[in-house]
Amino acid sequence: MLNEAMERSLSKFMSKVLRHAPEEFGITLNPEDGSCPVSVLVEAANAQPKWTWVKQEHIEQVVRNSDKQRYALEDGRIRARYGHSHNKVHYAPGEPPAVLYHGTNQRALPSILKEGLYPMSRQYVHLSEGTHFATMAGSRRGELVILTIDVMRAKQASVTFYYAGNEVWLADHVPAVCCSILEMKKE
Ligand code: HQG
Repeated sequence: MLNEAMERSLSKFMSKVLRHAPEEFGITLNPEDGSCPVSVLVEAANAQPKWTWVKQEHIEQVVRNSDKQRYALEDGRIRARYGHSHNKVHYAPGEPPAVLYHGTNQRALPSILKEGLYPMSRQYVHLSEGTHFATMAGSRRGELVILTIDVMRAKQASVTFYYAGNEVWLADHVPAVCCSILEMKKE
């Protein structure tokens, strides 16, 4: 068993490989879903001085305990479910609920209200069905702002939504007219 700190650290390593820089570890991810065999991820970990002892069971523990269900492990393959900066993973378009949420911060707000939501350094804008995920995302960079996204209005503006599972939705861009402020909190 990994302790909590080790689990978090291994999860960061897995994110680096599966979301951001697989080529740094000599890995090519499946271009469709961004997956690779778990055994390949274990080998890549073992090539790092910090992770020489990692076994598949440790990876499985991280997948199981991830608070935001960052990873999916199926048929011996593992992938990050969302958050990619490296490759544009394909998702099936889906039908979200009428309202979605996006967590951001005070500093980003003026520009978002002017030009809408852009993926910035990732491949997609990240949205959620509930405010819990949005709160976790938005709280990372200062004063939290939660935006509500009017899905009907976005669809009228030709926005396609993709489902990443676990209440997380993705989009290429969300126009400003679809975004309104739900809640602002001082930290
Ligand atoms: C902001 C993490 C200015 C956007 C999180 C966000 C989430 C703009 C930042 C997941 C903008 C991008 C994704 C615009 C968007 N002008 N700022 N036009 N459009 N932004 O990290 O959604 O823990 O790439 O509001 O918790 O924060 O790593 O995206 O603040 O779940 O699994 O630009 O990644 O999950 O930041 O986070 P990010 P995000 P993990």
